[in-house]
Amino acid sequence: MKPLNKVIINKDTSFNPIWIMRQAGRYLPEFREIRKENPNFINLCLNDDLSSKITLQPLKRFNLDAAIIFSDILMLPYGIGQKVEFEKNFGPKLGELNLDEITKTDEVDFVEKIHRVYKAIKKVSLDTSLNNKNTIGFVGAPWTLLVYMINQQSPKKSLKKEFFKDEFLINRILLIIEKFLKIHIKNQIDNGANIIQIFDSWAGLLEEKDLPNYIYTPTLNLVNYVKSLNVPVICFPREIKNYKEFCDIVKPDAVSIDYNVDPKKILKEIKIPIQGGLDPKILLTDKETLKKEALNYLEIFKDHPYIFNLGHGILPETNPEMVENLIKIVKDFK
Ligand code: 1CP
Repeated sequence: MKPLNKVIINKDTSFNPIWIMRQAGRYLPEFREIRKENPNFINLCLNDDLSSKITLQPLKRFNLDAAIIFSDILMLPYGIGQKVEFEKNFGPKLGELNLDEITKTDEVDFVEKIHRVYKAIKKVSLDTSLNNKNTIGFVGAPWTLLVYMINQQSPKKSLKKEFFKDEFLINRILLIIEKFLKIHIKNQIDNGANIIQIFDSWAGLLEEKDLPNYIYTPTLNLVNYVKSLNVPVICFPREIKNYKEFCDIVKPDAVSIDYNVDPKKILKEIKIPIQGGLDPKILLTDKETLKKEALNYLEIFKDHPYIFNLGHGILPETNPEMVENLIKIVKDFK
């Protein structure tokens, strides 16, 4: 059995597998090398030779338990016909959302546009160095994708004032997103992904009254869909105020927590396997601080099925040596 499955399915507490959000990325010089030659980020994701190579880069360096495919949650709007670009020092920039255009897109058009992501997953999953490791496929949650598609840029900069103006339109778009997310998930699994993570990076933007419509219902539909394909599903509803309620309603196989979550409190509240939590900024400190902070999570979750990870993506300025240290701390525990 693969390491993450042991924890998620068998509830094994005898060890803690580790992988790192954004483990294939800008903190690695070997990634920056390839990125420099490939200024168009979408094209890089669609170059299956390079994207499979990038996926494997962190696994060549470190003793990680899972590969996560080098792609992006915004491949979905791209695949259904919205323009998506990544601008240096700005982030994602999306084109006007044209409902007629995206309603015209069918499954064949979508898969044709992004099939190289699936080809990359196939390549990665056939790599024998991954025999005892997981291959993680992923999607953005419907809410987070809706945010980018309507806002046309990161909501970090600001959420458009008129965001919720046309609720009918928003709900139509949500249904389209859900339909293509299922197609995207199925294709990732058919090509070798053996876990799915759903990233809801902007879950924390919503008020409580809006959670059922924008998060609980659409995410529950996806979670049930992944379960019907017999693959474990991890949800990361980042900065949601009530993880317990989320888990009670959506029932993912495991939940990934952000770094604002109190690990002791969540341990008491949540029965399902837990992943993550450590603040990525800790990797910018020193070896001793890292050890102390990582051991804190390991000790708290020592009798609970727990996958080690960060509370959000690794920061680009992280020294790879600190990642090496972290993995050693986790592997030496117990
Ligand atoms: O070199 C570069 O400038 C590209 C940086 C980069 C990378 C390495 C982007 C742009 N995406 C990725 C890859 C990526 N994105 C992965 C690959 C696998 C891995 O983890 O190693 C994954 C899982 C994602 C997921 C993703 N993309 C999320 C969810 C997780 C999170 O960070 O909250 C989100 C929100 C995105 C959108 C996105 N893509 C890229 C950036 C910089 C962003 C975030 C922009 C913002 O802050 O709104």
